[in-house]
Amino acid sequence: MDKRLLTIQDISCVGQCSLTVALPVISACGIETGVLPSSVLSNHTAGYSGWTFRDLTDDMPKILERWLIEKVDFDAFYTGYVSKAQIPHILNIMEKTARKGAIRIVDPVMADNGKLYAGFDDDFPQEMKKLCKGADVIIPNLTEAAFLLNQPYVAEGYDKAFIEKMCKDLYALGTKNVVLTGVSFDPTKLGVAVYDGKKTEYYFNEKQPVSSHGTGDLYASVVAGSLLRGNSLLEAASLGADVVVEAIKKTAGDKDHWYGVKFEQALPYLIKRLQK
Ligand code: PXL
Repeated sequence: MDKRLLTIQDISCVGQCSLTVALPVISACGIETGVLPSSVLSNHTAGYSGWTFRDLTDDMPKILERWLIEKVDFDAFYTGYVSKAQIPHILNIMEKTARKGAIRIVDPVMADNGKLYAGFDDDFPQEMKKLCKGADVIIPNLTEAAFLLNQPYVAEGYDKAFIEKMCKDLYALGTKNVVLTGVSFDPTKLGVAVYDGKKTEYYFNEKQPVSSHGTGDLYASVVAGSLLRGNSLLEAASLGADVVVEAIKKTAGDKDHWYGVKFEQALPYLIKRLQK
């Protein structure tokens, strides 16, 4: 039977993040993708002056009820931007609709650049830990990792020992693997640390001169798609980084495109890299 993934995150109608990225990217990886929208926003919350927000928590148990009747099940779950109240529903949905050996990929979307996103309370990271526990892979950025570990965010000047301790502490939350993003030991390089409970491996690219919205969602989507294709976690984590760089390069220089990256133009590159 072909692999089927369920991704649970918001629909930001415009702005190139969450489901409008995850669905096309994972589909491009050749993986059947179901969606459970956590909320619908007019646009994402990072850089626009305001947004509409429709919470879909109440739909979650009703959708599950239908899926159980229809015997809908999944080989993988990939969670992103969700609310505190949704976490128990999501845990229940994952438990009830998992095929044998199903994996859980958790992007603990909540923060960047040292700050929680608009609308997330200070106690949200504590709740997010419940999704991290029992995950196969968690994909925090450095800010999210700091919030999960209840430690101060350190933007730069850290060393390998600091990152490897962070990976170990994140692993101790109860996940099987950690992919920590936004790691940099050299001002010209940016990359990821991949920890499996035994060793930490790294993958770096040339640091791009701009930081862009939506790259975290693009990254996690590629990791999810690549993993389901049967690639190793280090391969998936490296491909994610390469695709993000490609999308940033396609976007560079277009000042009107401040809200996201042109990931669509990086899809041919992604597909080519998966055809090995
Ligand atoms: O890219 C993460 C993300 C997802 N969804 C919404 C967001 C953000 C980041 O700001 O606002 C609604």
